[in-house]
Amino acid sequence: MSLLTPAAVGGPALAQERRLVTEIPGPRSRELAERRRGSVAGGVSTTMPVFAAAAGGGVVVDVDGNSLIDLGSGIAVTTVGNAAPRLVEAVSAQLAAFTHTCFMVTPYEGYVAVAERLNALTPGDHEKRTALFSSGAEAVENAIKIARAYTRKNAVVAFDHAYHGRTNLTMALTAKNQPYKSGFGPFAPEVYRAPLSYPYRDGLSGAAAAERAISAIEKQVGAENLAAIVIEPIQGEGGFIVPAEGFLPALVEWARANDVVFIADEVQSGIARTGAWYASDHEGIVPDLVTTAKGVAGGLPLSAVTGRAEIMDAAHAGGLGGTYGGNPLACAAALATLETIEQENLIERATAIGELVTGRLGALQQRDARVGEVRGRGAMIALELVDPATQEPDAALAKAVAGAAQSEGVIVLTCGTYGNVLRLLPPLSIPEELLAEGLDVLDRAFEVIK
Ligand code: PLZ
Repeated sequence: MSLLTPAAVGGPALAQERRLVTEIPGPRSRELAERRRGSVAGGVSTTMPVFAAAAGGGVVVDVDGNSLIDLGSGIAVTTVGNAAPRLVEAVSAQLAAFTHTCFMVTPYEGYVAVAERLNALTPGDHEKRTALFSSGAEAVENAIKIARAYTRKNAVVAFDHAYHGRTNLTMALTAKNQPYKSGFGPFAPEVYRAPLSYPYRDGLSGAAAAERAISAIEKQVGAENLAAIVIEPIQGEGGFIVPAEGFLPALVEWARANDVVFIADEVQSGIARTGAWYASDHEGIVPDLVTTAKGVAGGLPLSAVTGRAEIMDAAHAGGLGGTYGGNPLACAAALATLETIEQENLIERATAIGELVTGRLGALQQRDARVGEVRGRGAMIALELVDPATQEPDAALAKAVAGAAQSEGVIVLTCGTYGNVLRLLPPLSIPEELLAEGLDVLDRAFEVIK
């Protein structure tokens, strides 16, 4: 894997090193945490106890001067690196020109240019249209509005372990009660759940898992009532679950035969993260609608629904929109992000990162039976941690290892329905040595925690 200089992709010229100059959290972070306790709603929680001051390449520098290795990318957002140079330049120019007009009032070219780019990059070469929004949840909600308008049907199927957001409709689609849903109902009606393909836990082939899901859908919902199936091609929050080969194509085929819109939620898996523009590309599927967010704009809030022109155009004029959807700064950021991915060959780099990480974690699995499975694609790789005797999920171990790595200056996130998955989502701008050092720290955490 070639080393990229942070100047080419990563952002501010920060030393690309792990550097601990205080305990974690340091005194300034502790002071800010105290202010936060008195000012920020308690329902908003945080993985790391440190406050950020700067970030770029593969590091986040905190307010005490500690430099942390970033293996989280702000939950899969800063794919091109934090404050990536092209992005800073493009957004700064846009900032000086105009910050907002509202695309629904006086449109601007950036929005159209992003739509053109996403129409070209999403799977399939059919005629497409795009609508822009601000958050991933909003994109998913709009995809469902569009599917309902097109099919004139109501029901929606989501899957076990799914995560689609925190708004009312997307909470209904999201599977996990804690922390996402508990106490926040009632939820949107006409949402049904089907069993996923989870090879490590169900041992089913893709075909068998698809048959099980389709049978449940036909018996419990009925294609005649079903507007859409929404699924993450690789589940994110649910545990980086890669379905067995053939599962997704079988669902797409069934949906197409039954006038059901197939929506791929690629909010986390899209935009170069998995070593392809979209995770759907690995499966050879062409979704009817695709949702994009997170990595598309390097941290500025932008999301999109892209899909078949006849489906996208089914919503009446004025039926889609929002004050900030496709904000000009976010569009400038997206265009710069997509250019960076192409110019710096970041799709290939995601694949190379995947090989390096999978190799290292595979070796760890050989040594440590608590690593039940290493899975994922490209720079979206996870470890499922279990009791070696029973394969029961070990959430306490995931929490302990992540906590130990964090105290040693490495940002590692957990996920999974059972909370027992460690996930790695490094920025694609991370220098190779730094990534390797982050993995060394993780290795040591497994040695220390017995
Ligand atoms: N769809 C597949 O991964 C966001 C959530 C973090 P928003 N995932 C991170 C948290 O705890 O809130 C996500 C996703 C998939 C939709 C979303 C929602 O995207 O931009 O957070 O609304």
